[in-house]
Amino acid sequence: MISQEQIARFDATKIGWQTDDSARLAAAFEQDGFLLIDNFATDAECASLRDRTDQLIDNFDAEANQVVFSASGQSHAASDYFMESAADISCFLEAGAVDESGRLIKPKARAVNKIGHALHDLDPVFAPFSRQEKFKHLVSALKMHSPLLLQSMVICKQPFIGGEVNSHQDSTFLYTSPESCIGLWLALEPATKDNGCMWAARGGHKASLKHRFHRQGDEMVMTSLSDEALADCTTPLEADTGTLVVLHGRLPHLSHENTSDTSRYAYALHLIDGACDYPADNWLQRPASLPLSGF
Ligand SMILES: O=C(O)CCC(=O)C(=O)O
Repeated sequence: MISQEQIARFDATKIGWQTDDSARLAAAFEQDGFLLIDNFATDAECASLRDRTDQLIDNFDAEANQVVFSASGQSHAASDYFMESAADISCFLEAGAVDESGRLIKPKARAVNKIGHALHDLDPVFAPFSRQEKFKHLVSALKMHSPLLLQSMVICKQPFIGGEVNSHQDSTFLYTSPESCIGLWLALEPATKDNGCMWAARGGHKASLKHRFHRQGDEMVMTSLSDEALADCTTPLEADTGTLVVLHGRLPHLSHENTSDTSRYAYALHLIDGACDYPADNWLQRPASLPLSGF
């Protein structure tokens, strides 16, 4: 069993991108399947992304769009709202925020589970933030040669109601051939064991991809690719405001529900390598009017 103390933590303010630091990042990523990089974003940047999130929630018409986000990806998957969020900024509600008829039973400000999936292209605050050189340097250090910004989300984990995210591998949902997905998960406020920080199966990215979530006609299906069980997520990835957690596309990770009285906003940006094949049956398909782009 590897102890917590041995987990490498990097400090973004001390990383030299054109130096051996890049090789050290790549080696830790290869070994663990994740990286923890403190101070990747400033407090001011995180505050501005949090404020923008609250504005988006405020502008959201929760009566017209009563779509609950399901971590298993099944119940909402067939909905046009979910598919169209690939090229939109859409709010998804917490299961506990609506009654059986889908009516909101919690204050809207506390009812949104997540916002996605094209903030990085469409939002005037999230888009410039997402295209900064520091992200480009980071994925280049991790040997992604033709990065494409595929998907972005704010995950709110609101106090008392923020739902769990089951253990999964991101390549299940954002598949390429060969696999290339990298997740960049930024803590916009402290993420602790109390308010539902992420947990990972350290080194679990070396196992196979267990599932693929894909279109089949008008349906979305989860196809099993391997009988191997996902490794247990026993490593907590606690993060201060501004800490970036980098996730290998095959790394099993999860987060528990938030039963505390503090929110846990995070911004997650997922990239793929444009040199890889992007299947036409992946859930996330962009219209010709909004093609994917890099930095
Ligand atoms: O923020 C969370 O709790 C889960 C996020 C996640 O699974 C991801 O970004 O891939």
